[in-house]
Order: sequence, then structure tokens, then C-alpha cells
Amino acid sequence: MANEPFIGWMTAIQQDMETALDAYLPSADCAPQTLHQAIRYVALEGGKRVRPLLVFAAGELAGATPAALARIASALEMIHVYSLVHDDMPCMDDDVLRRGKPTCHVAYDEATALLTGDALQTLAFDLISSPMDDIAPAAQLRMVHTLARAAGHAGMAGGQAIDLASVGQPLSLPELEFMHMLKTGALIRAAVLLGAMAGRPLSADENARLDAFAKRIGLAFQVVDDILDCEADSATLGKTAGKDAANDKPTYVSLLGLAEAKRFARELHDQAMSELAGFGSSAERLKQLADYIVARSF
Ligand code: GRG
Repeated sequence: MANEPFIGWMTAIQQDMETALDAYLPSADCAPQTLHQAIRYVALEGGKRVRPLLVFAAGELAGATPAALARIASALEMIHVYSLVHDDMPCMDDDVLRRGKPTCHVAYDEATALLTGDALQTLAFDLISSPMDDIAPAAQLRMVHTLARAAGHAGMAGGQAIDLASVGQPLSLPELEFMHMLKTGALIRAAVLLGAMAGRPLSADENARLDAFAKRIGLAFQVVDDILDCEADSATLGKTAGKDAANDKPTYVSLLGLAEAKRFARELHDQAMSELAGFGSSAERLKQLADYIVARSF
């Protein structure tokens, strides 16, 4: 049965994110208009906003303010959106559908898509490094560092490089896990850590448990993504379904089979949940989000 209070919370955060992003993104009326229109086209009105939801849920656990969380979550979502825009380009995944609309290079052109991703990435760092009233400078510096690490060669960009190199290659399970820990997991982990960093200082043990939660749920997100890619249709996903098999990409489904991939997603979910046990009711939103991540249908 649907969890009504959670759905209400999720919808409110998604609406707040739309408002925050609208305010942080450049106006479509300002020059260069085409670039600004493209930035707004890809960033607004789309996506589940899973990473922002994780920022808010972890921030709630640590007692962070909504204003700080909206800014941090916007920066993280901009990095995510930039990665989708670049991933869809002909030099990478070459896709035409994203978030139910034509991809950026289709709606505009390749040069605009490249610049849109570049501009979103730098705007994210502009946002997260700008003075924030409710965050101490040392904590903010740690946030900038965390985001840079998650997005770069040792995180998402590195994982994407492994992904591109692994088409048609037989990867082992540990190799597949390593790729996804970087490509998808690094930003999801950063979402949880950044949200928590915006609040009260956590003990080393609390940080370690939150980090372990984030790593498990990030991998679970990817396993479910692989399952949905072969079970759901393009209209439901808002992106082209069945691409992994068509491109001969190693996935959890191709390595484990559908039934075992589903079992593995549940196992990762349960491991993630067990890391939250000591936080009591302050981790309620994170637990609900973990449920949502493995039960989602798109
Ligand atoms: C170009 C540096 C660079 C990295 C690209 C994110 C990514 C790395 C590639 C996207 C391809 C892909 C299907 C990745 C697997 C999981 C994933 C990140 C799916 C998209 O995220 P969702 O489902 O998307 O959260 P929405 O649209 O809901 O935000």
C-alpha cells in the first residue's frame, strides 16, 4: 500500500527543487539565450530528483536547515543533469529520449549540449562554494571537496570511462560493481554525505554507518535501473528502454539473470537498512527513500 505521508513529503521536496532550480538557473531571456534556454530545458520539469531527496533525508537526520539543503541539492542535481546531457550525446550513449523529451543535442545541437553540460557543472560548484549563512566555512570546504571527488575521475566521470570501455566485454561481478560504485554510486553517496554535512557534526561511527548505507543503496539503485531497463517500456521510463541489451552492455541482469538481480537488490536494500538501525526515528525519511529506490517502477 502506498505510504501517503512519504509521497506527500517527496512531492513537496520535488516542488521545492523546481522552485530552487528555477531561481538558481540563468534566465532564458539573458544572453546567450540559446545556451540558457537549453540549460533550463534539461534541468527543469523532469526526473525523479532522487539525489535531492537523499540530500534532504540525510539533512533531516542531521538537523540541517531547508535553505542550505535546497542549495546543496540543486548543486548536486546540476551535476547529475550535466552527466545525463553528455551521456546522451552521439559520442557516448547516443540517445534521443530523456525524461520523456528529446535529448539536448536533438532539441538543440551537439555544441549546445556540450556547453549545457559544462555550464551546469561549473554552476554547481559556483552554488556550493558561495557563502552560506548556516554552514561553517570549514564544513563548506569539505562539501566542495566531496562533490568534486564524486563527480570526477575517481567518481562519476571515471565510472563512465569504464562503462564506455566495457561495451561488448565480459565483466566479472566485482568489475561491474566497481564501475557502478563510481558511475552511479559516487553521486548517490555524495547526496547522503552532503546532506548530513549540512547539519550537526556526526560522530565517526555515525558517519561510517551513513556512508555504508549510501554505498549499499547506491548500488541497489543501479541494480534496479538494470532491471527496469529490461522490464519497463520507454514511455514509462521516459528514456529508451532495452538499451543495455541492444548495446551488449554488461549489467546485473546479464550477469545474474532477472530473478537473481531482483534478489540482490533486496539484499542490498536490507544491508542498507541495517546501517540505519542506530539512528532511530531521525532516519525515517532515509528508510522510506531506500524502500522507494528498490520498489520504483521508473
Ligand atoms: C557523462 C561524466 C558522464 C557521466 C554519465 C549518469 C551517467 C554517467 C550516465 C547515465 C546513464 C545511466 C542510465 C546510468 C545509470 C543510472 C542512472 C544514473 C540513471 C539516471 O538517473 P535517474 O534514474 O534519472 O535518477 P532522473 O531522470 O530521474 O534524474
